[in-house]
Amino acid sequence: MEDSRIALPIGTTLDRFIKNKQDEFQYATGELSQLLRDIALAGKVVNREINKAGLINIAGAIGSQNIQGEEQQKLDVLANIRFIRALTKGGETCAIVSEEDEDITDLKNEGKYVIAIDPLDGSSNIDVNVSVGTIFSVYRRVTPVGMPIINEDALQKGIEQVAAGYLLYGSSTMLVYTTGHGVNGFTYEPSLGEYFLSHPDMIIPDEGNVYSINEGSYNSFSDEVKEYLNFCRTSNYSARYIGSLVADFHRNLLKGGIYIYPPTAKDPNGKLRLLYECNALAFIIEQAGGFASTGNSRVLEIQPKEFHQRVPLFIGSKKMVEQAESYFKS
Ligand code: AHM
Ligand code: MG
Repeated sequence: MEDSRIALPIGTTLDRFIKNKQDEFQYATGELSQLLRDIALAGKVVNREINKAGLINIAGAIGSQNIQGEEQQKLDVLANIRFIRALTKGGETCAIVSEEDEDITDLKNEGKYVIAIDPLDGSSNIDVNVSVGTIFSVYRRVTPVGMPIINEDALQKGIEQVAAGYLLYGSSTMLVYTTGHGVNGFTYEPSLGEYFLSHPDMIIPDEGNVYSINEGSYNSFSDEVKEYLNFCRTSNYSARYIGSLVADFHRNLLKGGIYIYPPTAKDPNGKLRLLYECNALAFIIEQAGGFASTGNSRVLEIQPKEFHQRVPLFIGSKKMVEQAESYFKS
């Protein structure tokens, strides 16, 4: 049968795009569409707070630590509140796992979807006016509606995601997401308060010449990682590391490249969290034609055991990730 879908032009508003995509699915009820709108709305609010960060006293550390012992930034806390509020009011989300909260939050409603979210990733960069992001994953709940939420509602493999995305608060603010039918990017126009389709059907180049890793930790990397880095250096790759995962990922998605957060002496499983950092980006990169690996295995197939589990991450252009993996397999 001929595909009757019409590609939407650049400049299409996010609302129209979501509605159009929903219409392509005969039995879609619109709940996932509404959830995406809720996230987009919270993203606008967080974007506004971030842009004010230099002007009012909300940047900087709040003085408390989150459950992983990391210093919480005021904006981390604010972003967490904004996203939880938007998702609670929306009613489609029944439970949330957030980087900022130790346990899963049961919203005690009839929502179908579970969200894993890092409300403000790279927040230590706010004080120095560097890009930050929000990362989210959407799963279907496994418990029947009406039953209390259990840990397994959130402890699902990445391949079970129904949608994933990120907001990048950079030189412009963007929302990039997938529902498993390709990746699309929308740029926010603040004076109109609208997101517009700016990057339709995003595809990562198969190969690139950028590697992104905190090379300052070189001495604590394994021999395999050191050997791969030597390969990058002798191949005359460019090193680009912002230290803000969403920004590093986004650049590599557009230009080609590999982002690596390997095991280190301090963090034997790497630093990044499977549930609300790695899985979302792994889903997006695969949808864009790239790949995400722990070095040995596909990120999307890992069975999570804990909400805040960490995994090593090698993500980006397919051939580059495969090349990196070959150092672990030999
Ligand atoms: P966060 O979730 O506490 O903000 O930490 C995640 C961030 C990523 O954005 C970034 O890629 C990484 O930590 C940088 O870590 P490092 O400073 O060790 O290179
Ligand atoms: Mg984070």
